[in-house]
Amino acid sequence: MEYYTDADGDGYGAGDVLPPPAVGVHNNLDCDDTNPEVHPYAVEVENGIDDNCDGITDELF
Ligand SMILES: [Ca+2]
Ligand SMILES: [Ca+2]
Ligand SMILES: [Ca+2]
Repeated sequence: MEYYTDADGDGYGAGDVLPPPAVGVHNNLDCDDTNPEVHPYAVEVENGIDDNCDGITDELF
């Protein structure tokens, strides 16, 4: 299993694979690893950002 950095601590990683013995999370699904409110299972809200990482901003509004 490879590890990725989870800088914002939301459980979703981003960026490059970490070299051992570094540990992180087992996915790189986060499209904004500086914002714990943004990850693939976040609820899209009308705020001008892509909260749920589907590539579309505010698609429900
Ligand atoms: Ca995030
Ligand atoms: Ca979205
Ligand atoms: Ca949004």
